[in-house]
Amino acid sequence: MSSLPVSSIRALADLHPKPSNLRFQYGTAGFRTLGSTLESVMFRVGVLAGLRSKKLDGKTIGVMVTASHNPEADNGVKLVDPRGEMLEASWEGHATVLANAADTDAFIEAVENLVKTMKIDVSKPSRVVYARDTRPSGPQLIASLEDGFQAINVEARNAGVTTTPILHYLVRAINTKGTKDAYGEDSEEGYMNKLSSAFKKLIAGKPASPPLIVDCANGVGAQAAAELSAYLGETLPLILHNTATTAPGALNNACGADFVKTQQKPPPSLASHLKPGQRACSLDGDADRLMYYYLDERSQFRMLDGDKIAALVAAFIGDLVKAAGLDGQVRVGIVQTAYANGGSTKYLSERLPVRCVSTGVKHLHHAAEHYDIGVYFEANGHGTVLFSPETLTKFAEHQPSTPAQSTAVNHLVNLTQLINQTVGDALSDMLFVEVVLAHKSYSGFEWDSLYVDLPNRLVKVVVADRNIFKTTDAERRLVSPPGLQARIDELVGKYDSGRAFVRPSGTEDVVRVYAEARGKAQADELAFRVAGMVYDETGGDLAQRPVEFL
Ligand code: G16
Repeated sequence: MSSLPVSSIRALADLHPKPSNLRFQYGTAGFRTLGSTLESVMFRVGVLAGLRSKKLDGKTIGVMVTASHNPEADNGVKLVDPRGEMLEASWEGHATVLANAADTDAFIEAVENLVKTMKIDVSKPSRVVYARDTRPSGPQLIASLEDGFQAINVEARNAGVTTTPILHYLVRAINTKGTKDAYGEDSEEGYMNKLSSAFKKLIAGKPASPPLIVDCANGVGAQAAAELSAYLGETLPLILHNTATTAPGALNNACGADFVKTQQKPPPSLASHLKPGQRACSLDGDADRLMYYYLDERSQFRMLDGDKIAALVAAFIGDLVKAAGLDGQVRVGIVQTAYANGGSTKYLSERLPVRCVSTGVKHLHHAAEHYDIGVYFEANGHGTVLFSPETLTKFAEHQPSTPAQSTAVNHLVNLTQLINQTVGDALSDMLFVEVVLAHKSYSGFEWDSLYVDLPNRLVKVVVADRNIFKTTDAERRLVSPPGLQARIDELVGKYDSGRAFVRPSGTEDVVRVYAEARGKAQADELAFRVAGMVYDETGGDLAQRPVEFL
């Protein structure tokens, strides 16, 4: 049996020393921090991805270099498992250990330990497909990642500059190629073809859609949206904005899904383009989140976030299941997080089973897999719909007894092609929303009227050490620091329809505070007061309390 190529690992690891003063953590969406500090992490992730592939008998693992909605100077890396889902949670710890080994010797020792404890047969082949977003730090970080691949002889396929969801798609397509579960052609064209053909079938016979404005966050989604637009042609005219992928400092700056969600307003760059009634949407920096919005007749901004998307699409799927005659045989369920607006949870739970899980796509994805059709969306616009393998078989074997049933089953089958089953995908979700709007003849107004959002506020607090904040109950309650939750509860009790929670971010060095209440001013006040409690807890100087409202 061959052994680890230690001398090759050593020679290349020496080129990427770990900064001695930094500690890295595989968090909500992989490693994420200032791009300039990440070279050693990238190299080590390259080695880890190779080992993960060997452990899984040479199946292809994905590596995405992106910091998504974060500022342009940040970067990050996340690993994708063979079915296109996020890295198995138990390996996140291994990733963190490898990333923090102090020097080359310690790194080699950590790799040897991992090989031993996980019983990895290093003679197996290892295969990886990797990609990056448009961040300026990307090329250099990719070079470090490639050194990691080289160190342990990974067969690596470069998918270039592309979106996170396309990379996830590629991983699943590569691993299922030639099998009965073949997911699609393993290329970007394969992805575009799959989505656009399903979309065209689903809207056949519907009146032509008015153009949709798409804010591409000046990120990699601009490229993919332009390509998709060419495939869609007149079936869905897209007007792309914020496509300056090479303009320094432009990425996610005053634009993109996170800006819209947290500022609760449209990107200023769209101001002169948004007319009352005009539908628009924003992608984030790696095109895995989607926010819709429109201006009402009084030119007031109306946001259609992940919760509104969940309400729209879950009801549509539920109706199709009934119309297909599969009611009772196929269970549709919803997964949300604590950030879901109380209005949406009330609306959805009156119709379908709803579960709340911790923030992070991996948590939502796994919970959604427990349903026959699992709809999951984070309020921030990250989400998708999963169809279980048994459900796909039911669709294939179902004998419709009326033409209406037959049409409904066909729509469901086409939806399984339209919706990215691997991860939240802004472009796929956008097409799905457009299908539902076309079928229901809804404008933004009718969609928005499904339920009324409770006013809410999201605040970040910069603290000395966010790790002192520990949560339970799907991150809805704090267990540490001691006593803080009781004080929050007491305060929340004073607000009509009040709700608030505190959790440390897994992608930024901040603590997040969410609050909602009957009135806007009350929600703002509650968020601000809880944020103040959080800051005080860390012993800060009140006069310089660095609470930033988003
Ligand atoms: C990532 C995760 C999301 C999460 C978001 C914010 O999104 O994939 O599930 O909601 O970070 O996480 P946190 O509040 O822990 O910072 P993205 O789009 O940045 O990859």
